[in-house]
Amino acid sequence: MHAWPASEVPALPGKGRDLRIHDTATGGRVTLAPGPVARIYVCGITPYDATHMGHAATYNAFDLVQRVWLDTKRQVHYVQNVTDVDDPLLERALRDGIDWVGLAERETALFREDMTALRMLPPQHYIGAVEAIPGIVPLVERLRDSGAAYELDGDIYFSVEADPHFGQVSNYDTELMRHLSAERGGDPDRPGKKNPLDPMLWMAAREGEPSWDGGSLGPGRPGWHIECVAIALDHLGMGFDVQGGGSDLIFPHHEMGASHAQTLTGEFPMAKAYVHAGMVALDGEKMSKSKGNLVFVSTLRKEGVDPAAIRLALLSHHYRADWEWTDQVLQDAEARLGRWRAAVSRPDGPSADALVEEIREALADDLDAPAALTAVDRWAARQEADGGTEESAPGLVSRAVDALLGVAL
Ligand code: 5CA
Ligand code: ZN
Repeated sequence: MHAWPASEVPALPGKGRDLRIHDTATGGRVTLAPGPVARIYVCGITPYDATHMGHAATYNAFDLVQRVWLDTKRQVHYVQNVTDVDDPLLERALRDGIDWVGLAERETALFREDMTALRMLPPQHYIGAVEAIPGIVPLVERLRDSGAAYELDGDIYFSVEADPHFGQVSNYDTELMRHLSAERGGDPDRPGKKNPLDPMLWMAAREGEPSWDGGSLGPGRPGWHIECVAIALDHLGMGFDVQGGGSDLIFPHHEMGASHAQTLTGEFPMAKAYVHAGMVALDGEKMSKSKGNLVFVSTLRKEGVDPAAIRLALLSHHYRADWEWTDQVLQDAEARLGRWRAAVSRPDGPSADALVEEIREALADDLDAPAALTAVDRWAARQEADGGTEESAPGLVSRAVDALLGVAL
């Protein structure tokens, strides 16, 4: 699949700092010091009801990760999937009486437009589940042939007991795992499973549903977790720097994905940091497709809201926090954007060298975007109060805000 066009990232004087980021697996900070090429996998959308503010907030967090790395003069190898076949997508298409392929294409196109408008850097590899199937089948066969997977009425399940490190991404107890598995696409109550938590790797063809050639697995379609693992291993290999997504992916998705990859390769861990963004809510409840309490990026854009203001609204919350989308959040962001634009359009201002370092430090410190925004606010307020004499300062602020925060002033 093609991704979306990249906005230019201006180069800044000096050099950025290595990212210290919270890792879900260890529960602490890790300092990521990749080689010349940093590797990141971010779980993509299931293409319906795209792009809501929750999606946008999560992709904003991982866009910042890349901007920090680019500022350290590293290249970034970024991979993202599109879950363009899965139960919830098929259910939505059925509900609306539309073709699931058309639904996925339409929503993926909308997502690309929204990502472009928000200046999110595109992945180098943007891969659909359907196009990944030829790579998924041999992985499932390998897991089955090595005894790490088993068949149940034609479906193939992964045995969580095959991975000695199972449980070390989420660190959740069994009861919570079972509860979340039932809530998030698993089937813990299906009779005949070795362990109720075992996730499906390959689902045998069902009447009226799409299916593909699965070689020795028979016709069917892939499970959700193996989809991301096949794509990540194909394009990044083991031991990549960041596995990213929202906190609702910690279990089962990222737990199971890590176990699949670790069992397939015998290597540990799959990723150096498992990074999770908080959940955005609306009217007191997590914004979700199932509840339908959604605010869409495209709706705001159509209403004439500047994408830079949407981006500033996202940036005004720490990525790990759960927060609530309100009209006030957007109004505050629009007001801030206005102040910043006014500031950088003046002919001079106070030196911005220290500000660039403050933004760098804030982002390197577990992506503390709110602190970075406050630093820019302070510079703009000083300029308004005392003026300043540096002619290069407004331009430097504008470039730094663009390069590090993805906001075009
Ligand atoms: N296709 C899978 C991942 S492989 C999936 O979870 N798709 S999704 O469309 O449901 O979500 C896409 C991304 O947005 C995920 O990282 C998910 O954690 C995140 N996300 C979904 N809802 C919210 C929300 N309310 N707040 C923050 N992030 C969210
Ligand atoms: Zn995923």
